[in-house]
This record gives sequence, structure tokens and C-alpha cells, in this order.
Amino acid sequence: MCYAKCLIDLLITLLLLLSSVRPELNFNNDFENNQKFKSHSTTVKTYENDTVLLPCSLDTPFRYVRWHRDDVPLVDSRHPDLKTPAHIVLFANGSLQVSKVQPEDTGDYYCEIMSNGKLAVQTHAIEVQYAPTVITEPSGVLELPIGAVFEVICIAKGVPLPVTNWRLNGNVLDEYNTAGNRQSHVFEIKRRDMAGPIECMASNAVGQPAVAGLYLHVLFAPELAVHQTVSYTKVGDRAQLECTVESAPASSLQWFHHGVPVAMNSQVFSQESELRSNQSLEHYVSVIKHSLILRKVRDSDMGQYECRATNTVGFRSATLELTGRPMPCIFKINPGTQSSTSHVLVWQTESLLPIMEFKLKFRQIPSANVTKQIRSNWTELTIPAQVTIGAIYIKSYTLHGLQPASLFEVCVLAKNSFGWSDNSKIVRFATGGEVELPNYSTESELLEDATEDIFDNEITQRSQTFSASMVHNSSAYIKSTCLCYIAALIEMFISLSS
Ligand SMILES: *[C@@H]1O[C@H](CO)[C@@H](O)[C@H](O)[C@H]1NC(C)=O
Ligand SMILES: *[C@@H]1O[C@H](CO)[C@@H](O)[C@H](O)[C@H]1NC(C)=O
Ligand SMILES: *[C@@H]1O[C@H](CO)[C@@H](O)[C@H](O)[C@H]1NC(C)=O
Ligand SMILES: *[C@@H]1O[C@H](CO)[C@@H](O)[C@H](O)[C@H]1NC(C)=O
Ligand SMILES: *[C@@H]1O[C@H](CO)[C@@H](O)[C@H](O)[C@H]1NC(C)=O
Ligand SMILES: *[C@@H]1O[C@H](CO)[C@@H](O)[C@H](O)[C@H]1NC(C)=O
Ligand SMILES: CC(=O)N[C@H]1CO[C@H](CO)[C@@H](O)[C@@H]1O
Repeated sequence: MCYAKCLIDLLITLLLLLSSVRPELNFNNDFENNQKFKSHSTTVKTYENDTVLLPCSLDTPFRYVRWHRDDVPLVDSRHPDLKTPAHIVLFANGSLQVSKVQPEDTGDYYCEIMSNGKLAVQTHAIEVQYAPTVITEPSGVLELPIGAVFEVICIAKGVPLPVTNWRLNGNVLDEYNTAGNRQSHVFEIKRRDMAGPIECMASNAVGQPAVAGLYLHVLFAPELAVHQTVSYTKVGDRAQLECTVESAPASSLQWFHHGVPVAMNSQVFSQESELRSNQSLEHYVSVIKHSLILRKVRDSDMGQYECRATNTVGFRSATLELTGRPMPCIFKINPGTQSSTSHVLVWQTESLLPIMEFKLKFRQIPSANVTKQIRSNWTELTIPAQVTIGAIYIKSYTLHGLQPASLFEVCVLAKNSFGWSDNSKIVRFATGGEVELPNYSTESELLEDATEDIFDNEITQRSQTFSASMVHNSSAYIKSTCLCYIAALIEMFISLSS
């Protein structure tokens, strides 16, 4: 099959080669060029709309003169009926005037002049220089998801040949600074911030550089932001959960409670507010704050919520919690005098239901001096809470009987009728005495931050290949057909020689 196809390809190639050999004007046989020209062969570099005079004069009077540009006859003094373009004039002295030159007037001009029965030829050239023009394919707005690969072709015109380079989002891509009238560049969308203009600039030192391009809109799965993952409330209060969604294209959002879609009614309803609503070339990303509002929280409304945003690229979700528990306690910095065997701790929390008790946990930790000492177990103390007016609770407690010149860490929790709060951050303190401590800070060495960004790890994007695949595959095709030609040629030679 390859053989037959290749023979056909080969024939086509040969035909093309033959047809490209155009009959050239062969002056040597017919004309004698040793006549004396008064004029000189010139190459005129000119600009659009200029007027050019190409001389053609001999020492002697002439009988007739004719001009052609490349293969196109222009004027012939013997044939005034020849259709001469309006802007081209033959003067009586043999000179040719081309006025209001256009890019099409670029070419080699041959003057054939006859005198004394001898024909002489003089060649001139006109190069009409003009400012670059440029277009790109594609153009307009291109919308593609992260991972997509696409090719942009830049077609530039101009004389001299313009130099083109690429600009992505205003930044010049240096490596693609090449001369030529057709440049292609393959882009891969790696991140959202690749969105913006992709431009091809062409310049050739004539007139202004030309710029053309397209605007890339990067599409991506929704990105969620939850500013408050835990909402503290109590039965009977109004509560509001919020998820902010950024996406392109716009996404829809659904709320779940313990994995079940939230039934909307007059008591429980959702609201949207567009934080960036105007749609323009630059602002194509929709940013919407979604709120789930519970007019009067019931006991059954407490617990885990999920907001899930979906668009054509993918979906993401975030979890939130509605709870009646107290907020985590916060230790207050207490710069008061610390003795060598006791320490005063002050903390604060907020609870909509009365706080019943606190749990204080503390333990000694190795100091700088002592290496490789195992941390002791937490000692837990239950501390009753006083009745407070309002939701803010501030508690002070003194730990006695501590080892001097030692380092401790401490953590506290609060309990109301709904349950225990989360742990406070772990705070370190030192008892007085002569000891060098590595560090002393009231609020450091926190528990591992549990609010890690779980969304960034989710990879829902899939690589998509667009016209770039055609580029690679067409080159593969060219290679395979070339091999085919060679094989066919070898076979031809073998069959010829035998
Ligand atoms: C040439 O002349 C035309 C018409 O008179 C005009 O539109 C064009 O801008 C001119 N070109 C230049 C390069 O001046
Ligand atoms: C030929 O004639 C034109 C128009 O009369 C004149 O401008 C030009 O200078 C002449 N050229 C020569 C070489 O005499
Ligand atoms: C669109 O919003 C941007 C800021 O986000 C603002 O600068 C621009 O003027 C707005 N355009 C319209 C048409 O409202
Ligand atoms: C700390 O180390 C020094 C010597 O390196 C020692 O004299 C001192 O007793 C140590 N202190 C404690 C608390 O172990
Ligand atoms: C810590 O408590 C565990 C049991 O909960 C016990 O096995 C371990 O020995 C204790 N460690 C220390 C240093 O007291
Ligand atoms: C502890 O001390 C080291 C240097 O001694 C310092 O780099 C580090 O930031 C300190 N840590 C805290 C939590 O202060
Ligand atoms: C880059 C690319 O898409 N290449 C494809 C070229 O064509 C072959 C099949 O002929 C595919 O397998 C490649 O994936």
C-alpha cells in the first residue's frame, strides 16, 4: 500500500518540480548587451505613494523601447494599445515612471531598448517598503481550561520582512523573537493567572510596529473560600453560613447538611451576592458569596454543612460547622510577676450558652539544658466557671507547686450544655530561676494547624490538547512520507539497473 501511494506522491512531486521551472527570459542569444547605457542599473527602495523614475538611455538614439516587471509586460513604444497600468508612464526618452507606488509594484524591471538593430537590456528593481501589518489566528477571546494546550499563529506582512515577537500578559517572550511572516507559538495553560492578552508584535523600522492578538480567558473549577469554618450559635438564634466561590465559567452551588441536600423553606434559605458582577474582558471570573441563612436555629440544624460548587470544568466543596459549643479559649499574655514555683494563667472564651467548667491541661517540657527528655503526660485540672453576664468569659487561674526554672506547656477547653470547645492553642511558659531557655513566648508552638487548605490538593483539571496535537502529528506525517519517498526511489533505481 505504501509503495503505490508513494509512487503517486513521487509523481506529484516530480510534476511540481517540473512545473516550477518557469521558462526564463533568455536574452543572451537574441540581445547584445554590450551597448553603452548612459543610465545605471539601480535598486530603488521606496515607500508607498512615492514616485519612482527608472531611467533607460543609450548613447545613441533608439528605435523602440519596452519594459516589463518580472514576467508582466508593462509598456512598449511600438504598441501604445498595450494595457499599461494607469500609474505607469513611459517617457519619450525611454524612462519609466511609476507613481503612487504600491506594494504590488515591487519587482525587477527590465528595459529592452533597440537601436542600430541591436537590442540591449538594463535591469532595475523597485522595493516598496511598507509598515508591518499583523493578524493572529485565532483572534478575539479564547476560553480554555487549565491544562489546555493551544497554538497561536502570527501572520505578519511588510517590507522589509518584519521581526515578530510574542507578548503574554504584557511580558515579552524573548525566545520567540524571529523574522518571518508566519510564526507560531504553542501555549500551555498552567495557571489561572495566564489569563490576559496574548499579542504578536511585528516591526520592520518602517512606520509603527503592528500588534495583533487575542484575549485568553482561563476556565477553572470553582475555588471556594470559607472565612468562618465554625459558626457558633444557639438554639433559637439566627445563623448564617458563608461560602465565597470564584469560578469561570460561573458555577452553581448546593448546600448539604450531614450529607443531605438542605431543604429550603421560609426558615432556611440561601442568598447570593455577586462580589464582582460586571462582565468585561478582564473581569470574566465570577465571584459570588453564597449564604445559608437559618432564621431560628433548631437543635437538629447543628452539625456539619457542606457547600459544593459545580461548573463545566469541575466541582469543589468546603465543609462548615454550625455548633452551640463554646469558642476555643485564648490565653491572654500575662506579664505579671511569675514566681519560681507558680504561674498565673488568664484566658478568655465566648459561649452563647453558660459555661459549666474548664479543663486545664499542663505538662513540663524539656528545657534547653536537658536533652532527649521524654515529655511527661498532661496533667488535667477541672476548673469551675463563674456565672457571667454576656457571652464573654475571662478566667484567671494560678498553677502552684511547679518545678523552678522549668518550661511548661498548657492548653485549656471550655464546656457548656452543648459540649466541649476545641482545644485552645498550646502556650508555653517558664517558671522563674536561673536557666537558659531556648525561647520564651506566651503563644507559640501551636498544635498543627488543622485548617490546611484541602482544596488545593484536589486535582480535577485534566490536560487537554487542542490544535497542538495537529502540529506534532503533521511533522510525524512528513517524516514518514519522506522515508516513503526514499524507499520508492531506491526501488526505482534497482528496477532500472536490472
Ligand atoms: C497612500 O495614499 C492613500 C490614498 O491617497 C492613503 O490612503 C494611504 O494612507 C497612503 N499611504 C501612506 C503610507 O501614506
Ligand atoms: C526623461 O524624461 C523625463 C520627463 O521628461 C525627465 O524627467 C527625465 O529626467 C528624463 N530622463 C533622462 C535620463 O533624460
Ligand atoms: C467593572 O469592575 C471594575 C472593578 O472590578 C471597575 O474598575 C470597572 O469600572 C467596572 N466596569 C463597569 C462597566 O462597571
Ligand atoms: C544546665 O547545664 C549546666 C551545665 O551545662 C548545669 O550546671 C546545670 O545544672 C544545668 N541545669 C539544669 C536545670 O539541669
Ligand atoms: C503516660 O500515660 C500512659 C498511659 O496513659 C503511660 O503508659 C505512660 O507511662 C505515661 N508516661 C509518663 C511519662 O508518665
Ligand atoms: C526561637 O529562637 C530561635 C533562635 O534562637 C528563633 O529563630 C526562633 O524564631 C525562636 N522561636 C520563637 C517561637 O520565638
Ligand atoms: C501529540 C499528539 O496528539 N500525538 C498523537 C499523534 O497521533 C497518534 C496516533 O497516530 C496519537 O497516538 C498521538 O497521541
